[in-house]
Amino acid sequence: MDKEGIRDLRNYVGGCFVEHDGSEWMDVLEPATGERFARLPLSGSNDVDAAVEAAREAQPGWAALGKDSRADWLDRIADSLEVSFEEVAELESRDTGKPISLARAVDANRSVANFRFFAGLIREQEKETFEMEDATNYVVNRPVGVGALITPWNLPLYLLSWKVAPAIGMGNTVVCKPSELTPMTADLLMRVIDGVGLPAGVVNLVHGDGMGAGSPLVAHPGIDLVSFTGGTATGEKVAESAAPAFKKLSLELGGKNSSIVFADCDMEKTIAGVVRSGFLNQGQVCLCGSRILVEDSVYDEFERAFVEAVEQMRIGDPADDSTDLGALISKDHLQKVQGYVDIAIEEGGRILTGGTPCLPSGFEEGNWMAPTVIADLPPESRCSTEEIFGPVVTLHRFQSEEEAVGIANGTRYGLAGSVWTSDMEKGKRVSESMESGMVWVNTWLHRDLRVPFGGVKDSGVGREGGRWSLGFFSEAMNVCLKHD
Ligand code: TXE
Repeated sequence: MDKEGIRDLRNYVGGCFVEHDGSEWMDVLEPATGERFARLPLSGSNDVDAAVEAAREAQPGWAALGKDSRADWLDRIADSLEVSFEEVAELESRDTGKPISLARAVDANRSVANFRFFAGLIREQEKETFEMEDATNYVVNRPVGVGALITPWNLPLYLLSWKVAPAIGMGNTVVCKPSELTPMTADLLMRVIDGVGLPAGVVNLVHGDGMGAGSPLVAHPGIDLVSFTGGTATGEKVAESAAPAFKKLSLELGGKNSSIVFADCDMEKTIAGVVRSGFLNQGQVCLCGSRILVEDSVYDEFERAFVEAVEQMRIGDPADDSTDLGALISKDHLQKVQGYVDIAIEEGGRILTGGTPCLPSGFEEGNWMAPTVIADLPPESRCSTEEIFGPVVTLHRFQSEEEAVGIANGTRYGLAGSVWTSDMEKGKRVSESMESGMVWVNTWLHRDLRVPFGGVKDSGVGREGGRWSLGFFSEAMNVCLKHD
């Protein structure tokens, strides 16, 4: 820590916090204020080599421990992380610009829950057997080896813990590469892991940007699997680099998710649910419902009530408990989001609210954008089909169930969606017609950690969550015993 309270972060390799091999650093900025509060080492190939080597060395011993002991380690990490609950929430809120209430309820809470959940699931795992008349088959779930875990900036510790827990729980060792924009809680997790005394080399972390650290990590011959969450364009590069070596690959990429509102919905609950799904974390969640399709007969009523509810959200100081909306992650991202509003106007969109930057007093240097609702855009327009990943939603009318499904499926993405209706049969029918990894009926982001999580089309490859994570982070081997 220097005189101004700026922390220099370090990599975590082989159970030690180490300096990176180089002299380049990047400032970590608070999105709300634009102020620097830490420096991130821009690591390179040598740092990646050291981390992968440490992970490879630790892997056989860690795998030999057995699943129950590894589950105990996950519980120890959860207990220690829980002690730091408030620190996690504060760091996440400062680092991402999200409201502290959200950082507590979602980020801090889920990070602890992820470790506990996978500890329990791994302990409960039973050996599968398949009897034949003259033989018995059983399945051994062996570790894959060393995993590269690459995570984005929107839910930093939530997503990192979602990967680390099942990966090490199944006997792999890992090298983490968190987003360079939000490294603070990944650093905290390494301090927790160091504090509980997890065997050296089981979890390693290399800070840096995508080209300098992420790319050599994915390409490293000592990496056996890659679990990546981030943008679709980056996912393509990761897949290209991992494929020639047949690395096991899971890609959780972007989304452009529809919320389908039928005339028979409970309007009050629907408005609340659709506002939440459109704007949680300033719309920076891959599951956010950013295209809202409303049945024609209730469209005008919905539009009025929806805009009113959006305008009631409190935007401002992320550290204030009553704040609903914080800042966007970076100046570049703010520019990208504003660029989409310009495109919407060119495409004939009508801005019902927002559309402009808004600077809460005292936060003039931060990355702020008013929540924005756009109507009258054709469903196939760029703003209605491309991932904006900000506080911008588009409203569209539909006449029939078929038309709604057609619009919902008319994007390259297929991650999530929601359907709002009092008719459960219709809810199920419409959900099952959607080209999507997940659909919620009369709710959104109602997560059960046991269910599969992931997308179709350009939203990704593979599933994580519950037993799907255990499957991805292991290799199922069949042993067949012939009877006498
Ligand atoms: O993601 P990137 P960014 C979407 C959203 C956003 C866009 C870009 O649309 O605007 O992605 O966000 C690392 N090899 N999502 O720029 O670049 C990088 O350092 C290996 C959706 O943050 O994909 C970071 O750790 N790694 C998403 C991670 O990849 C590379 C959430 C993600 O960065 C790399 C966030 C490379 N060549 C953004 N290049 C979701 N689905 O939740 C970068 N990285």
